[in-house]
Amino acid sequence: MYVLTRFTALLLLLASSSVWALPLVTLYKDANCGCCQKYVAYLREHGFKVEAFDRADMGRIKQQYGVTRVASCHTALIGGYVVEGHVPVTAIQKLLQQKPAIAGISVPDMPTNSPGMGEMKPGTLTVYTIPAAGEMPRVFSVE
Ligand SMILES: [Cu+2]
Repeated sequence: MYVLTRFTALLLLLASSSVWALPLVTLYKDANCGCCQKYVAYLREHGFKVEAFDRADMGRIKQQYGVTRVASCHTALIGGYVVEGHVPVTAIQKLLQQKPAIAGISVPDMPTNSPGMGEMKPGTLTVYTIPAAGEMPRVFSVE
């Protein structure tokens, strides 16, 4: 009985999302970026712990993380990947589960159908890979 109870408790623990620890998100943004702040809120609503830093040198950040050709407003670091712009959590989950050999993923610019920008319409938002030097961005997923 004791063993069974412990087992049940373990199952309950595993079923609660907090046990599947999502990686900490480090996010760089401009202090005056409203949609960046909305995106931070969106990530937190979906269980991510986000440390957001206001930076005045976002251009340098884009260069540092190789996202100048697929740049958006904010730049985030999640589980060893760069996640640029208003990327839906569904794509972030695919990235973290599939662990592809890429630098990261991006939703370039600020599309109005992306989280933190406006209303998402499933199947309409293209997420791109962050290209290595000399390569073109590829489609990572459509969310
Ligand atoms: Cu934005």
